[in-house]
Amino acid sequence: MITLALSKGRIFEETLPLLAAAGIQVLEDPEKSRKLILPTNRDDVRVVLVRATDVPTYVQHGGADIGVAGKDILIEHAGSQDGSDGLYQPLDLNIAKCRMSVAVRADFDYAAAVKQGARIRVATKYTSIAREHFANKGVHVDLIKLYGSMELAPLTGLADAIVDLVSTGNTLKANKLVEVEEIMQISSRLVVNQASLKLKREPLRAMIQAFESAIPA
Ligand code: PRT
Ligand code: MG
Repeated sequence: MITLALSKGRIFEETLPLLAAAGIQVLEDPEKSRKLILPTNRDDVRVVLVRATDVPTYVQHGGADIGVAGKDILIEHAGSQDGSDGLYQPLDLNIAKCRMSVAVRADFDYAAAVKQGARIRVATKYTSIAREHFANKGVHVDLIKLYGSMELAPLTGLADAIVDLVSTGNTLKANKLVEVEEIMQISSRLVVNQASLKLKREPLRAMIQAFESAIPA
């Protein structure tokens, strides 16, 4: 049995064509079903639904053999205490694309604050990425860890800036925030458990190859 870990929403949706290329069809719609383990048309493949942030943990510790996770999630996971030992990342799937950026309230002069060497209060879910980005720039920051709705932080005075994912930019615009710096481009990667790669070598290799053939341009 091969267990594939996916998160609901964009990753699940954008992984479906890759699964199709491997001859795999998920038999239930995660938006309708309450099941956390979804059967597929193949007796030897099942999908487990986990939070996006939990995908690397499941795969690393063998709760799943293979999974799909955003580069944002993988970098933060590697920066956490348990690191990424045992996680093999063979493919950039080029799906769920977006960028990690710094954004501020339209009336906050980010360039001037940086130039003056002011301490900037930055709210984010991505503390490892933010810490490294500002350290590399030599900008002093106080990081405020949040678990969601980062956009609210500058509007309420909790922070001067946020580090968050942006795709269309509509969320920033709706909250009168402006993107002032791109930190990195983000896409989702395939992650594979190292032990599974040895124990289930042939079926996993076939699956990885099929995924590779179907990566969108
Ligand atoms: O949403 P939930 O709390 O359940 O979990 P999650 O946010 O961890 O998962 P999900 O499914 O939202 O995101 C999974 C992965 O998709 C992320 O880890 C990214 O790698 C990738 N991805 C791609 C995105 C986006 N694009 C994206 N736009 N993840 C989140 N967003 C959010 C962003 O945080 C912001 O709030 O969408 C909003 C901005 O979108 P625009 O289009 O208005 O700019
Ligand atoms: Mg989300």
